[in-house]
Amino acid sequence: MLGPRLDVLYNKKRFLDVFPVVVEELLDTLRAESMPEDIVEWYRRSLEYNLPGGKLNRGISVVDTVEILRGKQLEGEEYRKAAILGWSVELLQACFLVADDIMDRSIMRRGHPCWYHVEGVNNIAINDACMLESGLYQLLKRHFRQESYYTDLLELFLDTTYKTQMGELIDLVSAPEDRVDLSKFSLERHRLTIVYKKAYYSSYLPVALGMHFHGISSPEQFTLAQKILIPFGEYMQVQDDYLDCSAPPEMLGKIGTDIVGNKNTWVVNVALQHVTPAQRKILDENYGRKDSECEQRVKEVFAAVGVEAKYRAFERAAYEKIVGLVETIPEQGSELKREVFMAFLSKIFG
Ligand code: GPP
Ligand code: MG
Ligand code: MG
Ligand code: MG
Repeated sequence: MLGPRLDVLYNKKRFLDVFPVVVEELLDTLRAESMPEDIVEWYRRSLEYNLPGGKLNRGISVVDTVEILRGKQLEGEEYRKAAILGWSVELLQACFLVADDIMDRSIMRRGHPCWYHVEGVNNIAINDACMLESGLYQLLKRHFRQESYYTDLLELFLDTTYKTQMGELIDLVSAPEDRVDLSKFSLERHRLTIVYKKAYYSSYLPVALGMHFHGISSPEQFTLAQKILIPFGEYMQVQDDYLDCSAPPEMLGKIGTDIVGNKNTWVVNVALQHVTPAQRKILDENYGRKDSECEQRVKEVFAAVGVEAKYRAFERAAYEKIVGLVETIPEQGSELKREVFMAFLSKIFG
């Protein structure tokens, strides 16, 4: 038995060990169509640049879910198959991040230039994002076509993608580049945005995939998982919003764009609830402007209204709420296990 920290490292290492298999299988799909070698190499570079550099929490959570439900570690071919399902989520995530960075005009991702910012890539990144997504269906076809739950997997990926795109649409439409109107922001609209753009694909999808892999089929179990995981996914995006304007790029691996990008974030909404009229004027005049001095003034207002303490309080309350939901799962005799959720929570909170 390894300690918790070594467990995390071991789980990441064995997951990464499957990555070269994923790359070769995807490149084989191009070779099977007699694509020229430079095209195969372009896809390789996109996969290697955009897939493995993050924390891989979503992909690893697919495997963790299966292992917790089985009550044992997966070995050999079975591990590899579960890991490939995990890499399918990472392909979807990579597609979303490549596209999101273009739309958010971001510069850095995971400590490196965003893919569209890499010399020679530019708008080809749009097609690369599409191919990262399409690749996941090639993996599913190859490894899961014979399974009784193949259609469930396809539907789950397709529906989740559609929901995420709806969320991204609200996010973008709420942030016009030429018109800042903070009175249009609200926590209700923010909640809708983050449930759709983040929660379904980041927290529900990995666990639901693991449940299918394990053989759970009853709709009630999926509804129960969703009841816990949507609030958890909401928390994930509030954390993302908070870190965007407060954490240093060295820690974050990305440079926040929410303030200059006029985004309807948790932070600006909380600030708007607590500002004095003078502070509100500063926000009106400086939010959403492509100017680092304006951005700095906004950050000063965020600090003055005590956003950090409010975030810490939100985080504590979110944790307690989610643990309360997890505890609605019976300790004995349930197909789902509390530990599935607690294992995921421990990766994200704090
Ligand atoms: C996170 O938003 C949301 C996504 C990555 C989903 C994108 C969906 C698409 C359909 C493209 P964010 O902009 O706050 O993320 P980050 O801070 O990582 O840029
Ligand atoms: Mg973004
Ligand atoms: Mg975005
Ligand atoms: Mg963000």
